Amino acid sequence: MPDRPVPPVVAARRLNCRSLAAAAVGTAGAVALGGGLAGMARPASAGEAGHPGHGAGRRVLPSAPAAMAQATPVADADFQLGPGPNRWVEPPVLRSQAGVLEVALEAAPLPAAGTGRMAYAGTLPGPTLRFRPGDTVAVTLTNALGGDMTNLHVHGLHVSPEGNSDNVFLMIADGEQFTYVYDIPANHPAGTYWYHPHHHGDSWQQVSSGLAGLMVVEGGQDDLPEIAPLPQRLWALQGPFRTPDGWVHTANGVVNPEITLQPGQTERWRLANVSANDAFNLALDGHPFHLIGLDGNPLPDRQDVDDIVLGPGERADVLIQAEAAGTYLLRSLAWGEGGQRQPEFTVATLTVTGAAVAPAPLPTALIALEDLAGAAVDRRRTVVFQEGYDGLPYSIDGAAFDHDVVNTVVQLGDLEEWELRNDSAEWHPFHIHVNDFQVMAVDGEPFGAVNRQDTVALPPGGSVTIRTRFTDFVGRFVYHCHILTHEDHGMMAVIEVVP
Ligand SMILES: [Cu+2]
Repeated sequence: MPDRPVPPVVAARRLNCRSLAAAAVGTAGAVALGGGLAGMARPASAGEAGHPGHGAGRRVLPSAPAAMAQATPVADADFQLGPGPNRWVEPPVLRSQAGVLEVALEAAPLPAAGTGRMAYAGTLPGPTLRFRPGDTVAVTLTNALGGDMTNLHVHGLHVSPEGNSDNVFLMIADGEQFTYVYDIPANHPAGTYWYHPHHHGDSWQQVSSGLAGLMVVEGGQDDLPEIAPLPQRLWALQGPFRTPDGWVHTANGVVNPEITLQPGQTERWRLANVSANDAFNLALDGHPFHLIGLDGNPLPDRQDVDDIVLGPGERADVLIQAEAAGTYLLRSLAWGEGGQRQPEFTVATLTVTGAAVAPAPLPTALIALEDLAGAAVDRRRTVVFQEGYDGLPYSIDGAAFDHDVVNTVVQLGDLEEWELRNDSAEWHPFHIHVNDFQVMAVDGEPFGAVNRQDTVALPPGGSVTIRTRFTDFVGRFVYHCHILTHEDHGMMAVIEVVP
């Protein structure tokens, strides 16, 4: 695909990626959202295992890494969800019926001895929840983790942050049960979302141990004539997990699953990085990604790209059209610098074989969105992400997270413009709950894309300017870095929308 300018919307996902200069986005270098923590201790085994991206946590996994490196290999039953090694498998699907989805999720350790892994409903990742705008989703969470508190966050959903909805201030003690109820607005964007624990101080440990699952809001571009007939493949990308054979990343709990397509065959892939700290810098040998959605929102137009960087928490919906017969690797390319550097690894193997089929026509125009560039701004703010400020390892605007302090008060219905400044030498993926945003500028340069996202990478020493409208819901929620070790160590703040 020579001479094709990098679409701005893609630059949102590949800030500082290989083609950054072409994207006129500013800061050069490599994207890095991995888990390295400048100035903080890292488990020795991370370096020994050759995986610097794992990141140091307040605690390590229950199985001590040093012991693990010496241990006799364990029967790794956690990765045997599928019918056999390397077979493609997807988590069980739970679908709403007559407008209601009731789900029981038990968060519990997985049975394989010594791995410290955890899962919802016994599957790694947890079951996929599928529902539609206007539905009611009730999730009864049981904490069977055997010690720590936990809770549940529905990442990207535009739902109330109060009461028993997407309220991350709730804490569910070990042995307790709690029912969350999410009323999905009738105009909710259709797309790919995910759920995970959001218990401050334990988020990294619980998500990196496996507690995550996908959600799909159906409708919207599902009904476009070029998209409706396409088979879908859901990818919950996780890792790294420590195994007797070293660190591994998984797709739906499988290491390097094998996929088979016929030449010309078209599929729709929902790619979700549901890891705690690592980035997935995705590229499929010989195949462009035909990008149709980001972060649970449709794009206005299809955009064809060679690679997509998904920081932790980010999603991309793409179409894939199989090329000539052969074997192609889906890779996460080497990426990042310094403590955030990650090596290349294989995500999956695509085999194209069999009789060729006529390629389906790909859509061009998708679903138009309001361009917030033309909207009146009610208030402007600057939000600064810091490391080592005033003795704090991680902070926002000079303060570490305190669940009793409201850092930002916003008027319901206001449209605000925030300049998100990164005063550190590491990448920080900014994420805000409840309301999506449009990226307006990167390092002060106009961005030019009209799409919505709930997470955006802040380049080291740089800035991203966003616009967001605080609609529908009052209450307290949070914005934070989605590298969960950073969040757990204080890089999170409380916002309250008032009537
Ligand atoms: Cu961060």
